[in-house]
Amino acid sequence: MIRLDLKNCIKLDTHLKNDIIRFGVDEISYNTFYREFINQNWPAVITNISSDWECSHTWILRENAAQMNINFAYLKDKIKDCLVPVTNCMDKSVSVEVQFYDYIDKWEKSILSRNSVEDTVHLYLKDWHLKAYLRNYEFYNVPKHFFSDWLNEFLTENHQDDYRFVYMGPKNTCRTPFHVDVFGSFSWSANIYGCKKWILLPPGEELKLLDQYKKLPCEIIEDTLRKSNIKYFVVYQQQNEAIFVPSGWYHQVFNITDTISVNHNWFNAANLKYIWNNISSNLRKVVIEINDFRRSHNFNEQCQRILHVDFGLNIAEFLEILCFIAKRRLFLLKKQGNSNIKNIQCPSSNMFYINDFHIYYDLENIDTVLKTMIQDKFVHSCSRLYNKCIKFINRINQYTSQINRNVPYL
Ligand SMILES: O=C(O)CCC(=O)C(=O)O
Ligand SMILES: [Fe+2]
Repeated sequence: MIRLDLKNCIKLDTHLKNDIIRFGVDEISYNTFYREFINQNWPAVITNISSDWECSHTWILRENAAQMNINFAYLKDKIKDCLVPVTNCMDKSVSVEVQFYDYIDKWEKSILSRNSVEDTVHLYLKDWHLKAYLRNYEFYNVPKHFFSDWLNEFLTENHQDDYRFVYMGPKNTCRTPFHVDVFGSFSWSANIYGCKKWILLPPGEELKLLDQYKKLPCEIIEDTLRKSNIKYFVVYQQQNEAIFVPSGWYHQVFNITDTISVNHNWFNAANLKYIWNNISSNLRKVVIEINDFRRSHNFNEQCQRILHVDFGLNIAEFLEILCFIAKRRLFLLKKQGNSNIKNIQCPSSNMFYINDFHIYYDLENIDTVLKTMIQDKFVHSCSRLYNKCIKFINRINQYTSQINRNVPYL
């Protein structure tokens, strides 16, 4: 049961907030995690996250208590050959597609002949939409702490490209360069196999790294961070652990050993405002860039098109997600009227039961952002977007105004 009740919640000691701490999956409730980490935009690690996932058993061969190997034969048997996206970590700009079996064979061979330089694999299999590719293969479950994921809830229901990924990569050679996640989303990443080193910077610290052209480096080294007085955290993420990466935290990830991980990018009521601010400031940049075409009849559409390509999400798409989530939450209130517990399907196909407070909380946050959106000059000038915002503000208010705020939510 997913119970959100932000008023009644165990408060964590503030000193814990100066560090990135670990919790056992059963040690921290959904409510506490939401309030103390998701809402406060602070990272955390959850241990024992994937012990009962199918992939933790079948993708890994446990030779004995101390030794484990990747079960390449099982992977090849279960997943038929297909093209997979890989990044050449020696030449960061190059992303190509290769056959999965070729990738797996090369990786296995390189492990067997680890000392020879020629066989070293520098290819990192990243951002692989395996869950979308094999819809019925339930190799993992979304942990309850990350249940509230509006992005993938929308995308999977609407059969669009999602933000659910699998990563596989050989040790030492593979890293993910210094970056912040797409459109300011949260991410969670669970290690099925191996160990990753994460370097994370609280939002704003990255500005100290800007060069004279206002560009950030692709790679960071701890020595430089220390010398430049930059606040940062290092997490060695072990197998069976998930890390929560909040919005706007730049990070760099390094595969200490061979690794396999599952990750999602997502947003929800907690970072909705942040995503909106990101979209609107990126839109401003687009508007300035193509200002010369201001008088062309489809200027607004052109801006949205460029925003979609550059940023990954434009205003119309963002609004569509908000309205979809609002509609679904309102439907739950209507359909399951008096019961305080509603059920909702999560993007990994499991069913979660959520309480009324969560639904009202989601709706209130959508309402707040819609009200901010209608103040925006661009939205104001585009009647289709503006009217849609107004329509949903009214629909949400019809419901929320009926709630007697003195009665505690269950
Ligand atoms: O595991 C990696 O190499 C990168 C993962 C990442 O950047 C993320 O989950 O946000
Ligand atoms: Fe990332």
